[in-house]
Amino acid sequence: MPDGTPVELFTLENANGLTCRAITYGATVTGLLVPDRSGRPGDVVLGHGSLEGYRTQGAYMGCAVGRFANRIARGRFTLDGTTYELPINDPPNTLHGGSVGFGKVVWKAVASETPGGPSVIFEHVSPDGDQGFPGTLRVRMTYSLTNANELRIDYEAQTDRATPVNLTHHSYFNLACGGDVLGHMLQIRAGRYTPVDGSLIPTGELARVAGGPLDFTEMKPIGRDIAGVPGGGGYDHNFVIDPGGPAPALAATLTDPASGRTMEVLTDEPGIQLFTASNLGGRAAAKRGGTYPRHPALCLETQHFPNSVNEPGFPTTVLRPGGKFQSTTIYRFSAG
Ligand code: FUC
Repeated sequence: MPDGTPVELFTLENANGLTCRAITYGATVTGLLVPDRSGRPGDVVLGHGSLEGYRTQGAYMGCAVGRFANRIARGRFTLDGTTYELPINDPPNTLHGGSVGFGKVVWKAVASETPGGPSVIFEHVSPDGDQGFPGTLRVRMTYSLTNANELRIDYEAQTDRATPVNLTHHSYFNLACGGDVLGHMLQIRAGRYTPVDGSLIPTGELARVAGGPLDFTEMKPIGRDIAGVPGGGGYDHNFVIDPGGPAPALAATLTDPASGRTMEVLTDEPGIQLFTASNLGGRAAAKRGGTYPRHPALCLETQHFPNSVNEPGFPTTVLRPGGKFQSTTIYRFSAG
């Protein structure tokens, strides 16, 4: 880091030839090698070519997101009678925890070996008042690459004052390891989504996907209805995962017919943001060379709903002293 703080890289390898690389800057996944149907490994996540790229380019590539994933309307919320002001880093709102969120700090990390596979345990203490949020928040994220071919992220947080918490992971996936993702097949187990206003803040309604472009209840190619998505920039929507199933339950299935790779996303979070990377088209594709096409990847960000802290009808994100935030998301890979 510019101030001399070292950044460490951990490499996790499971018993079946999967490899995950993660760095302490932002608890960021910088590489995820997964075999295709013929057993050939390929890197299924986008990334920068150097630490400098991760530090200076604002795409949240592969990083941890907190304290509050997605948007908080106008950078403001009121909790227990006190109003808190946050940085407006995505005008007019706060995005992904503010200007220096969890993806832009150096975490502490230790490697750990479990019977299920190798892990790296990332820890970070966010001080009282960090980015305007109340309370000292102690966060732990354990990344495991299991021998069941899962990248499993276990999130934990504790606070000494009531504060909103919403944590996610921001890998940009491309199961073909190149090109765009319009031919990837996607299913999302969600009959509803949270419609948004012009600045991407939910209206509070849980609307039915009902056969429109947002209907992923049956497998369909991502490109099939993308031109009809309101706004014209592709998908950037929070889906309300259907209830049911033991937690963490299946939320989404992504398949690349060409390579045969499939990724299932399981979570105990109530929502999942589908984002088709409209921010990257034409930008330099550091890890791959050249420039990114439109929709070069997609994010499936498991989360509580955007702006929950200002929306009493949404599941609560408030963590209180004595309580413990715990959540698990699993990205499970297979090929066939
Ligand atoms: C996703 C999107 C946002 C933003 C960010 C970089 O989380 O929901 O709109 O563009 O990525």
